[in-house]
Parts: sequence; structure tokens; C-alpha cells
Amino acid sequence: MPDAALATLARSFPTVAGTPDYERKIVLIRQALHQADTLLSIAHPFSDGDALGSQLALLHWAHHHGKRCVPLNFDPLPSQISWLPGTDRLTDRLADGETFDVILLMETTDISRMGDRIRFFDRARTRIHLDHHPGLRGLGELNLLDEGASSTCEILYTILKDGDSALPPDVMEPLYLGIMTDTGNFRYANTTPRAHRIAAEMIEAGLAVPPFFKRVYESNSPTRVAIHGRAMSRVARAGAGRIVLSWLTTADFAETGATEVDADGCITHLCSVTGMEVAILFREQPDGRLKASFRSAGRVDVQAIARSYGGGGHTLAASAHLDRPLEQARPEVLARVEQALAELT
Ligand SMILES: [Mn+2]
Repeated sequence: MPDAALATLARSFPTVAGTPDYERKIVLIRQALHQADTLLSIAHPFSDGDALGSQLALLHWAHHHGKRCVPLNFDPLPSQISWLPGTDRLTDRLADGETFDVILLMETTDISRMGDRIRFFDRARTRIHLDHHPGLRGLGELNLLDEGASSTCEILYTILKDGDSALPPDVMEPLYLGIMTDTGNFRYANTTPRAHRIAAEMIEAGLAVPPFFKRVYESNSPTRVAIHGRAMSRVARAGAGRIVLSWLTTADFAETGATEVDADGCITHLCSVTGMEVAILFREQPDGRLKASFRSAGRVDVQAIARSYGGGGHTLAASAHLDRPLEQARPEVLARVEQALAELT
């Protein structure tokens, strides 16, 4: 293939797995990584298991190959993933004028979330963009945007797993964590045969699943369990059982000693109730405002509801902040959700 055609292919997006173009890109990215002496990676704000996992896997892979690798990461990590080896190497700054051969933009998702962090994109000669979110634009000279992949870690695994030999444990383990957390422990719609095959390869190579499950899903503090219990104890239904709601007050946080972070995920308990179409969790915030979080089972666009209150999110998960007390907001929001349900055919 002539150089110009190869460069056009390298920039193109999205790329469909299993096609010759996909295989060519994997080879091109591998070559670029092997040729580089210095690598930089960057994650989206408040990195999750997939963002962190891909950064740490690249970090350890680079060290095995004698390369310098700097993982840029700017925010505190949730305790469920902060135990991964290598997090002490994360940094939020670069030396003035330091440049790199390659920067990897992995799991950067929506570029608007990066803020002024995009200034770091220019610190390298070659940009490689790996992601699995739909509808993204390729930002690199080499783009592998694979909407069929469960996670960015799955894409990175395919790149780093070159030949029959297994990846070293310190490269494989963060990749497994990224696939596990992005698929909700192999439960969500992105739990594909490919994701399972890669997990199977890792288990064949000696990865032990139970410690990962324990560290990610069963390492709660008592205060976290207590605040979740408060939300669960108040579970109520409305709209003929199709709306499931609960709430947390500032008194709940004071009495249990729980933090805002402890309360994360409370709404998933509401989603487990039979017949739920929309789950709503109200949380009184330390600043006196009220946060309303929404989840949809699939038929109601909760992003539209959140947006009507100045919030946002995704079709199936969204939130908004309201400047009124719980007693006033609760019936008002319920009425709006009931109206959205009534509009369903
Ligand atoms: Mn992801």
C-alpha cells in the first residue's frame, strides 16, 4: 500500500473488527509503539477502570520494553481501582518543554470533557487514539475507534498481545480490570463473545478472577454500606410501580458518617426492583442543593428529563441539580417522569 493510502487508512474511523483494515491498523499501531522510545498517555477526567487500566497496562508494557512512559492522570482515584500496581507512577504535570515520540489518547471519550488538558496532546509527534464509544471523531494520526469493543482495554489487549506468548501479569491485570468494570462484571450489553474470549485467554494465562472481584466489588467501608442501607430502606414506588425512588438527606450523611463518594451507586439498588422503568434517587448536597439522579430501564429517555432541569448525561443515566427542597422537588419530578411514561405507546 502506498504511504499516502496507508496514512489515510491510519486516520480513518470508525474501524470494524475482523476486517483487513482492522488488522492493518493493529500492525501499524504496534509498529509505532515499538519504534517509540518515549510514550505519554492521558485519561479523561475522573478516570474509571477502563481509563486507568489502559494507562497502567501501557505503562508496564513500556517498562518491559525499556521505554519511558508517563501516564497523565489528574483526579483522585476511586478506592475500587486505586490499589492497582503502578498508580504511584501517575502524574498530573510534565516538565517544561518535555516532548514524547507518541501520545496515546485512550478512553478520552468526549473531547469537550478534556478542558485545557488537550494542550498536552501537542507534546508528542504522533497521536494514537483508541476508544470504543460511539460517534467519536479520530483525533490522531493513528485512530482505532472500535464501537464494537467492550472497552478500550479490550482494544489495547489486541494491540499488545502479539503472537502466542501471554502478556506479563502486570500488563494483563489492569486490562482485565478495565474489561470487567466496563462490562459491569460481564453483564451489560457490551459483554460480547470477544470480551469473553479475551477474558478466557487471560484466565488460561494464569489470571485469578476472585481477587479482582473481591477488590472491586466487595471492598466497601461500613459507612458506604450504611448509607446504601438508608436509601434502600426508603424505597418507594409510583406510577403503577414503574417509577422506583428513594432519597438521602444531609442528616443521613451526618448520622452514618458517609461521604458523597460512599453514596455513589445507591441508585443501582433501585434499578433492581421488578417492573422498574425509571429509578430516581434524590440526594441533599452539602451546598444546600438537591441532586436528582435518573436511570432508565430502556424505554424512557432520562437525559431529556434531566436536561429540562439544566442537567445532562446519557439516555439511560442522567442527573440534574435542583434549587428547591426535597419536599417540593419530589412531587414535581415525579409528575414529570409520570408524564414521560404516559407518552410511551
Ligand atoms: Mn470504556
